[in-house]
Amino acid sequence: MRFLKAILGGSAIAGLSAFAAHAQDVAGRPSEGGLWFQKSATPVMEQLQDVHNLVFVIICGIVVLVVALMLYIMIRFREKANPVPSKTSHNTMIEIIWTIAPVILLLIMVVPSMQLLYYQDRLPETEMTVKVVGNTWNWQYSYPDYEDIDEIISNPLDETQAQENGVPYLLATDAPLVVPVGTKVKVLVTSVSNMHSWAVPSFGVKMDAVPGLVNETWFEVYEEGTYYGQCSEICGILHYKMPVEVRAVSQADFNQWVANGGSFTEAVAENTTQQNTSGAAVLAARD
Ligand SMILES: [Cu+2]
Repeated sequence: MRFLKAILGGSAIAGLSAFAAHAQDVAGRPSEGGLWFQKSATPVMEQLQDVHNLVFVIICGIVVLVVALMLYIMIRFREKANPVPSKTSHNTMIEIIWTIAPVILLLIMVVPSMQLLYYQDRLPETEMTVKVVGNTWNWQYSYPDYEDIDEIISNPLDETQAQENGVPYLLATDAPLVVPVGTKVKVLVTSVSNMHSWAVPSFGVKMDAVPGLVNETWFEVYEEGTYYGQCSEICGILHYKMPVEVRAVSQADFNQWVANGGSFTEAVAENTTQQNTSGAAVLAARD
């Protein structure tokens, strides 16, 4: 018993301190050993975390209540203390309580859940559109609003390139999706091959890419930065090599990028589909 207590006490303390130490505070990427969500970067993710926190508190309360009731019953009504068992089979008041209380709890959870579901589903007043196509095995981005921007094929940097540039391997790509901050971006997601899912955790976005079907979602990034995600539908042998990289820049930088035909430098970069160039060259090209 003492041994069990030590293990439970020890792991609870270890768990709590690990949790405190590993709350994720860097936006856009997972932190080493991190728990909980990535820091939110969009209004959808902010609301998603609020709903999660509400539900989390409720389910923790339910767990504590049920465990306490079970312990009480196990001790109070154990065989030794009750040589003659009670023959009680009904208690109307208790039945009313255990019917109505869960209904109220479900209503408290369902209202914000449905509001969020509709909020993240689609937004009529989006300001620009990007199209995301899942290929076997990379992501392809296009900008229907900007004719001069060629389609972007986004492949992951290999391990050496990632190390050389201090960017996360299997998250960083040779050509990110570029969007302006503070803009409501409509995202059309589809696939030409098998099913994929375009997901960016800090955006609260995870949208299935299905051949023959165009799914719609949206996001609005608050701050400039690089945000990572991954294909989140097991799609086959190179599923792990379909990272998502979104680079959010100021509106002025975005306009410049559009004016340069999809490049941050004056010279229009080669479309960065080739994988064999060195990491520095690849990063220079995409900047
Ligand atoms: Cu995929």
